[in-house]
Order: sequence, then C-alpha cells, then structure tokens
Amino acid sequence: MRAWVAGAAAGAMTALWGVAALAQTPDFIGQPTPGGIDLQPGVTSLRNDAAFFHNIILMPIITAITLLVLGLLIWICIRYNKKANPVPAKFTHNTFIEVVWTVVPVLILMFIAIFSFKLLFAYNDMPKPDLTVKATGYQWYWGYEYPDQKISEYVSNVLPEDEAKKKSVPYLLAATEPLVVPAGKVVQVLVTGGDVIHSFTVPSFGVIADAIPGRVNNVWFKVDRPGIYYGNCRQLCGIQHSAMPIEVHVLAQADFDAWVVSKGGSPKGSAPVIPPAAAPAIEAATAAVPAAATIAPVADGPATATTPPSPAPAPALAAK
Ligand SMILES: [Cu+2]
Repeated sequence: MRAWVAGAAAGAMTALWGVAALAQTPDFIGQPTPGGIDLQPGVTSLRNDAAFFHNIILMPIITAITLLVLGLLIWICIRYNKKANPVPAKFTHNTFIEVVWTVVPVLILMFIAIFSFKLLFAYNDMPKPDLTVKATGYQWYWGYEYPDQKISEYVSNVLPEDEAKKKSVPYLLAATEPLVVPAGKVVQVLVTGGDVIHSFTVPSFGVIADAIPGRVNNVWFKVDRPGIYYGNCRQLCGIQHSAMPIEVHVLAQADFDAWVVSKGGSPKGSAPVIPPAAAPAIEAATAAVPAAATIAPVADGPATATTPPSPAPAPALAAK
C-alpha cells in the first residue's frame, strides 16, 4: 500500500513538473507569459529564494500530502465498505497511530519553518539602501516621489490601449510614466495609500506590499539586469483596479542619473552629477532600453516632475 501511494505521488509530481517545464519555454522576463502556469522568472535573489521555497519545498510536500490523503480515502472506501468488510472492528483507539499523526505533521511544519523563517528574515534584513522611492497608490494610478533626489511626486497612469498597441507594449501593464531605478543598487520603496488600500507588487522582483492610507510599508529590491519589469496593484481597490500598472525601468547608474536630471532632480551617490547640458546622455539613456520612449518626455521634464498628483481621472476612465 505504502509503495503504491509513494509511486502515485512520484508519478503525479513528475507529470506536473513536466507540464510546467513545457509551459516555461520561452518565458518573458518581467511580465506574464501567455499560457504560462509557472511563476514568472525572478531577477532578484529574494525572488529566487521565494520561488525555491514554493517550488522545491512547499509544492512537493503539498502534493505528497494531498495524494496520501486521497490514497487513504480510496483505500478505505474499497477495503472497508459494507460488502468487503461486513463485520467492522470494535476498537476506537490506537496509541501508536495517534502519536504518529500528531508528531509527523509537527515535524513537517518544523521543516517548513526552517526555510520560511530564513526567507522572512532575508526580506526583513534590508541592506543600507542606495535609493529611496515613495510609491503612493491612488484611485486609480500611482504617484512616485524621489525625496533624496528632490523629484516631487509625478503621476503614473495606465497607458491607453491604442497607445500601448502602437508602442507594442502590454496593455494594462504599461504605464504613462515608469518608476526608474538604477541597476545593481539597493532600492527601498516606501509604500502608502492616498485614498483606499492598494498594493505595490512586482512579481519578478518578489516584492509585494500593501499601500495603506496613513501607514508606510517598505520593501526593497536589488536588480542587476537592466530592463523593463511590470507589476500592478494587487488589492481590489475599486472599479479601475485593473488599470493600475507598475512599470519599472532598471537603468545603468549613469542613465539613471541622466533621467534624474531630466526630471529636474539632483542625482546623488557614486556617479558624478551630470551637467544640465547633457541632452545626448539623456537620449542615450532613453534609448538604452527597448520601448524607452515612455521614460521621459525630456523636453518638459522639470514641468512634469513638479506636477502634483491631480485627482484627474486616468485616461482609460476618461475615455469611457
Ligand atoms: Cu489599487
């Protein structure tokens, strides 16, 4: 019996991983893959640790327990039904089996706790941040502010469908203004809400934090690979909840500094301050990532940067 259960568990898990592996190729990085059933590929070490915890620790345990219980149910239905077992046994206790079904779950939970607590501490132990960004969720857009770079809050709306199509970027994931961060640096995001509870989530970073009015939560990430990564609001926050994308551009430090200047801010940190007449550098920065046309309307940079978050409805809402 035991061999049968173990065999069934192993077979089912092999099939599951096989399907997952098939669906995994070719995965998009930083956004969902159509038809994909596995987690998005991660680009931070925390996210990879979390994926390991889910895929290697939790999933096999969950699968094995589910199959074991299913096997026991089937066995009892067949072996101990009225026809197969007309005279049932009269005993009600079995000390050995009661100890086993108490101790084994405790051991399983302790095993899970080792990995779970390690991961929790890793998320909690933020290294000294190189950059702090404040992300505020509003109905229904995000506001991003860079207090140390003196970039006041700017609005990031959902990119309207026709524009997304024109730029060949994913609709409902692409934003009018991205959150821009430097590659290889520890970025701290202070997350809060301006009206109702939202949630700042970027799956490929392994980052999720509730954006609660009157409270600041913080998350951190460090992405070495420059590129564009998408997330969205993960807290049902009203009728346009689905139109709150988070588009993150990870740029090389020099390109990030150029972007800061284009936003009317002053870059700090290791890289030298770029003089205002650095337009070619800014252009190079915006050309560095695909679809970077959304990064910065350079010409009106400072004016846009100082625009306060207006209660004006998102374009998607206005279009309706
Ligand atoms: Cu929201």
